[in-house]
Amino acid sequence: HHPHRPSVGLIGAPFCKGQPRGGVEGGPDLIRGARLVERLQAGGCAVKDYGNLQFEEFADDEPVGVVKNAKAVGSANQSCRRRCTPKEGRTHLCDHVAVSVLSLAIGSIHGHAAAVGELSVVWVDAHADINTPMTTETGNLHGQPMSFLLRELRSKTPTLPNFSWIKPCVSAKNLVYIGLRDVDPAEHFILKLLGVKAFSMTEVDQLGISRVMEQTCDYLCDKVQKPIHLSYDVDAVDPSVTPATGTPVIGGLTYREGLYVTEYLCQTGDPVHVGTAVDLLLGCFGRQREGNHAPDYQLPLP
Ligand code: 4U7
Ligand code: MN
Ligand code: MN
Ligand code: MN
Repeated sequence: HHPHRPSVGLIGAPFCKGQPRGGVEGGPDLIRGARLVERLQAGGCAVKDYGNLQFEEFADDEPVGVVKNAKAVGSANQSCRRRCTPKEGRTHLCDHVAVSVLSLAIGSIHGHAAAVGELSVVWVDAHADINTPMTTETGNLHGQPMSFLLRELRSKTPTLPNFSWIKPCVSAKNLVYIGLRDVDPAEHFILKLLGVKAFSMTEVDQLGISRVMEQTCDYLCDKVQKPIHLSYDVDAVDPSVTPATGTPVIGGLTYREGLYVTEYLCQTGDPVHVGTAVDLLLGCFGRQREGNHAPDYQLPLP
């Protein structure tokens, strides 16, 4: 059937302190520069650009154990959550929200859950991003967001400065990973302990991406159909296609597999949120590679 063309809210999050490199913070404006808004509108979406979030600076953001920039990351995620949560009296920001983020998954998933209640998360990434502040080897918070979001890990995560607003709002059974190929030993232990569904690149090789997506949706839609929050890290796609990532890992999804994920989820009717580049965003919001049907089009006569 036809993918629907939703209303889309864009929220830019020019933030890079979840990891050690600069450059990330230019992402939202680069994506706008590639005429994302115009292209979504041309495809029939109603788009509202909420602009970029602004973040507080912290002069005294000392490491907590090995964990770096906790105050900045906690506060940035809180701003993101506020912007993603509908204001009183309004039910929805819009049908679908696109947030261009790398380390603000906590805030955007939290905000989305506040708006819709129980949700499923499809996490497309080379990495599981499920280290706790106790297991992290790098101290970078971009490797940890899922540990703060999962109800099952509540007792395993300490409260970092500016993290006290977070309430775990995702259940392990409602989480699916796609594209994993660089998982730390402690993260692997956690995935097995909680029985999290994961399609690593090995399963993508075995099953092919179409069966991976079918099984993902069967698994998540087993009981009641819940809204899906898609968290898409561009490093899931092979670095030969998306070299502009701080954490390239060879052996990733092809461009076609990467797009198939977004097209497929869009057809199910409920996806919603992405931290990634333009073609992937367009795919999330209804663009089909076979072409999109324009109902009012008239073939010009000679
Ligand atoms: B990304 C890592 F140790 N696991 O915790 C960590 F390998 O947002 C990588 O998915 C995290 O790119 C990658 O720092 C975070 C590392
Ligand atoms: Mn990653
Ligand atoms: Mn990252
Ligand atoms: Mn990631």
